Amino acid sequence: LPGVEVLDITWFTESMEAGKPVTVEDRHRIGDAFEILSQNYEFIESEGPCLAFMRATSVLKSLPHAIHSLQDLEGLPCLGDQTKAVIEDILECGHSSKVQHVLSDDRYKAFKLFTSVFGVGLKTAEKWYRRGFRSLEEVKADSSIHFTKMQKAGFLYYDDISRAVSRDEASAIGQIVEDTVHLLVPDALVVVTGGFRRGKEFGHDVDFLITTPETEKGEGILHNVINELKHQGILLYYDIVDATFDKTKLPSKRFEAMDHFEKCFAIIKLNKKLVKCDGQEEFAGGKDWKAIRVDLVVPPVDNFAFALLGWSGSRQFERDLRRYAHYEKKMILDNHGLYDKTKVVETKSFQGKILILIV
Ligand code: DCP
Ligand code: MG
Repeated sequence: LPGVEVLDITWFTESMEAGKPVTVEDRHRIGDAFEILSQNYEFIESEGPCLAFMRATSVLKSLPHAIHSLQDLEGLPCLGDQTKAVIEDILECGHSSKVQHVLSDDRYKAFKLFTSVFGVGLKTAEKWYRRGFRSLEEVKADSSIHFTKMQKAGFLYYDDISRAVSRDEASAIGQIVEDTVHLLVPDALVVVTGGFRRGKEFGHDVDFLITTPETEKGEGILHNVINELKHQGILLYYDIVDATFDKTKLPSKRFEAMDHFEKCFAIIKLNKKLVKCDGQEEFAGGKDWKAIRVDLVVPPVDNFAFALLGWSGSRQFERDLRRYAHYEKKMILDNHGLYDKTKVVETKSFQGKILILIV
C-alpha cells in the first residue's frame, strides 16, 4: 500500500546476535574484558564510559573477521583510545592490567556479588558495601536489615536462579506458560522474548509476552494465569505490577527503557522430568526441580509488535534503535509505539510486523 512501510522485526532481532560467527579466542577475551570494565563503570555510576565499553563490545561481536592487531580495527566505529589500549594489552600480553585491577577491587567484587541477588540493585549494593559487608553470609546474618519480599526470594532460591537457564529448560517453562494461558484463553498469543528469542543458548531468566486478539478476553488474564500456576503448586514467588500505560499521552522521556505494561516478575518451580535434554546437568542440591526466573508481560494487542521489538533486546540494540529513531528519523520509539515529536504516529501491529502509516 502506498504510504505503508513494513518493518520486519524478525530481521531486526535475528540479525543482531544469532548466527554471528564468534570464532577467535582473543575476541572472546577482549569482549569479556570490555564487559567487566563496562560493569565496573556501571557500579561507580559513570554512565559515559559504561556505554562506551558496551558499544565497543557490540562492535566486536559483529566483526566478521578475527583480530590479530590494531590494524584490523581501523575505521571501525565506537572504538576509542581507551578501548584500543585494552585490546593492545590483551593482544600483547594475553591479559589487560586494567581488567586485572578491577577484578581484584573490593568494591567491584562486592557489587558483583550483591547485585547477583534477585531484587538487589545498585542502591542496595551501595548501602551494604558502605556498611562494610563483603559476603552474602555477612548480609544475611545481620538481623537489622529489612529485606524486601523480592530479596527474600532472591536469597531463598539463590543457588538455582544464579545458575544459567538452558534452552531446554526455557522450552519446558514455555510449555507450562503456554498451556496455562491457553487453558484460560485458547486464542491468546504467547511468545518467548529476550535472549532466547535472539537464539541464545543460555539466559538468566525466561521472558514472555502474552496478549489476546480481543481486548475484552484479555481482562484479568495475568491474575488468572498466576492463580492457575499457584493452583498447580509451581509458583514460588510473584510480583504483579499493574499497567500504567496511557494511550493518549506521548512518552515523557526520550529514551525511556522501562514500559508501562502490566507484568509479573515470577519464580517458577520446574520439574526435572519436564526438561527434554538427556545430558542435562544435575539440579542444585540434588533436587528434582529447579527454581527459574520468569517475566510475563501483557501488552494490549495494538502495542504487541512494539512490545515484542522492545523485549527482544539486546539492551544495547534497543538503545541504539531508540537513538536511531530520535536522531535520524526525528521520532520517538519505545516499547509502546512510535511517535513523532508532536503526536502519536498511526501504527498497528499485524502478524508480528509493525505497520507504520505515514500521514
Ligand atoms: N530490556 C530493555 N531495557 C530494560 C530491560 C529490558 O531494553 N531496562 C529489553 C532488552 C532485553 C529484554 O528486554 O534484552 C529482556 O531483558 P532481560 O534482562 O531478560 O535480558 P535478556 O533476555 O536479553 O538477557 P538474559 O539472557 O540475561 O535474560
Ligand atoms: Mg531474559
